Amino acid sequence: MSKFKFSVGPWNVHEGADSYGPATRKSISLEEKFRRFKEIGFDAVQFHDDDVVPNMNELSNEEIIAEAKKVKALLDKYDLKAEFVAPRLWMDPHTIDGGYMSTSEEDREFAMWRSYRSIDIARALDCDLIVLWLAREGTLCAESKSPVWATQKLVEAIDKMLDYDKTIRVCIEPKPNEPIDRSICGTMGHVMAVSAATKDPKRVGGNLESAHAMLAGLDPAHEIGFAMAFDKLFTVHLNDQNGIRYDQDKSFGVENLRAAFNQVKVLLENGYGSKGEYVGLDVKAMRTTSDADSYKHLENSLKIFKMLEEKAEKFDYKYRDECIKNRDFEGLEMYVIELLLRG
Ligand code: GLO
Ligand code: MG
Repeated sequence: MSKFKFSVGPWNVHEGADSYGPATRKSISLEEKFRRFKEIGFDAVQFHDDDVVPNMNELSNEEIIAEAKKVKALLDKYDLKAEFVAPRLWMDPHTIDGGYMSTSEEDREFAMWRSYRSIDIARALDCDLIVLWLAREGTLCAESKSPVWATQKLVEAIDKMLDYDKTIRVCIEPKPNEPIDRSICGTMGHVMAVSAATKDPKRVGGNLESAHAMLAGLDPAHEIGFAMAFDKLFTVHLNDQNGIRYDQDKSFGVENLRAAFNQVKVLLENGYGSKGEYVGLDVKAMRTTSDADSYKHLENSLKIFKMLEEKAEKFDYKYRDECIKNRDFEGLEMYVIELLLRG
C-alpha cells in the first residue's frame, strides 16, 4: 500500500498533436477521463482554469462560478478531489508576450483577471491552491524586457492574488525555458526568493517538476529537498526527461531510474503528503500511442512510483551510516544499484 495520494491533469490524456504534426488519437470527454483516473488509482485532478470552464473569456464572473460548480459535481460523482487550478496564460492572444510581466498594460490586466477567476474556480471546486506555470514569463528577445522590472511585476501579481483571497495558496512551477527563451523564475531557488519577497511567504511555495529541473541541469530530488527544507513544497509534477532538449514529460522513471528513486526517497523521508499534498504526475503519452493505450503512460508512471516506494521503504539506513563512517561511498553506491536491480 502506498503512503501517498496521487493526482493528474486532464491534459495528460491528449490527442497527440505536436508542433510538427496533427492529432493521432481521438479526444476523450472530461467525465470519461475522471472515470478512468479513479479506476487507475488517482485521488485528485489538477486543472487549468479553462479545463474547468472552457469558454471562460466569454462568461461573466457569476457564470464562471456556476460552470465550475458543475465540474465539482462531476468530481464528486467519481469521488475525486480538485488539487489545484492554474490560469492558462499562454494560449490567449492577450498573453503573446506573457501575462504578469507582459509589456502591454492591458494584457497584464487580463492576466490578473484570469488569476482572480482561477481563484473563484478553485473555491467552487473546494480547493485552495493556484499553480503558476509561468510559460511565457520571460523574454524571447533579451533586450525587450528588464529582468528587474519583470521580477518585481511577478511579486506584485502574486501579492494581488494573496489579497484577493486571504487563504488561497500560490504555487510557482519553475521552468528555465520553453516556450520562452529566458524565463524569469527558472528554478526552485528562484521560487524561494520570490516567495520571500511576497506579503505572505507562508502562502507562496513551489511545484517541482522533474523534467524542468533536469532542463535547468539540476537534480530533481535536490530541488524537492531544497523546497522541503523551507516547508514550501506544495506539490510535485513527477515525470522524466532525456537530457537537456525539448521538454519531454516522459513517464516517471523510464529514463533516469536512480534519479527517480531519489525523488521518491526524499519525499518519503520527509513526510511529504502529511499536510494533504498529492504526488502529481505531469506525463505525456507518445505520439505513436494508440487510442486503446491513451492511459498507459499514467498507469506505468504510478506503477513505477509505487515500485520505487517499496525500494525506498527497504533502504537500509544502518548500512548507509556504516558506509558514511567508513567513507565507503563506493559501497553505498553499489548498495543502491543492487537494491534497484535485485531488490
Ligand atoms: C509545462 C508544464 C505544464 C504545467 C501545467 C499546469 O511544461 O509542465 O504541463 O504543469 O500547465 O500549470
Ligand atoms: Mg508541469
